[in-house]
Amino acid sequence: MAAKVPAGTASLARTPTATWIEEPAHFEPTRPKFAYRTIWVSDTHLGTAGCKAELLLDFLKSTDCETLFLVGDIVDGWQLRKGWYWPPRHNDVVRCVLKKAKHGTRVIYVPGNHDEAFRGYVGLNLGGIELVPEAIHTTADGRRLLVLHGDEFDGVVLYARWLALLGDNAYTLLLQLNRVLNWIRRKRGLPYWSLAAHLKKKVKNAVQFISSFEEVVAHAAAERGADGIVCGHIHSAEVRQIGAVTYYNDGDWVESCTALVEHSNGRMEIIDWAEHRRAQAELARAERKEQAAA
Ligand SMILES: [Mn+2]
Repeated sequence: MAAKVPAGTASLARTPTATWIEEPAHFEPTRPKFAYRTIWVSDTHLGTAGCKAELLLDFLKSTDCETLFLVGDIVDGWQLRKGWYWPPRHNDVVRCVLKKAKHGTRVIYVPGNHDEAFRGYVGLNLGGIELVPEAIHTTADGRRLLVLHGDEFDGVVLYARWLALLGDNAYTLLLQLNRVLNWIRRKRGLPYWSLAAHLKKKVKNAVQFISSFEEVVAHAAAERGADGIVCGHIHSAEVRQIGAVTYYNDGDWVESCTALVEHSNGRMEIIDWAEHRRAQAELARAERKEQAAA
């Protein structure tokens, strides 16, 4: 397939820099696509109002990969038990993933704690999606990465105050506030911005918890002889070298809308899709201004 690099995208911080590929027949025409070797997404929490299904669907449709890892908390069974919430957009996400599986993408699903019901089905293949308790992924440059959700370490991490919040009403309230704020932003023509992700960076306790979690997880990966670990769970995207192990967290789709990707040469990158769309909106605004001035 003839590939060309899109002009102007490489300069944007944390936005995709992948090879541009031609549109495969099974996707909507005219939608440009970024191609990766591997994509990891987790903590999409489908079945909750906090899920940014619109941006997630946009990301899935704008990208293509050989292997797609779903790293847990994809469907939120805890919230669904409290009350059924399943808008059409959430169906679209599921349908899009199934379509990818059908058209040659290897889809591997590692369940998390919010979708632990699926843990009873590991070893099975559901609609082309392989359910596994954890996985070892070998990168194009030969590194072995352990892939798991991360709640396995909840009992080990001492500064678990922030984590306790994750399943808590305070967190739900924060996401609600985030939704109201972004509703107002949208009305004013402003793109999505995560209040929750912003606050988490500011709160010292959360920062301390996140770094202890990362160290515990990296230590476990080292003991298992892996070169790196990919997880989710704490809703905080990160690439960090901890001793001999590279720690990767693909983030989430209720706060920051991030994914982890592997390029064809094994280079890894966090894609902040909300930021990518924000940057695009800014560019479009600047262009309009320029045109108006001309
Ligand atoms: Mn989780």
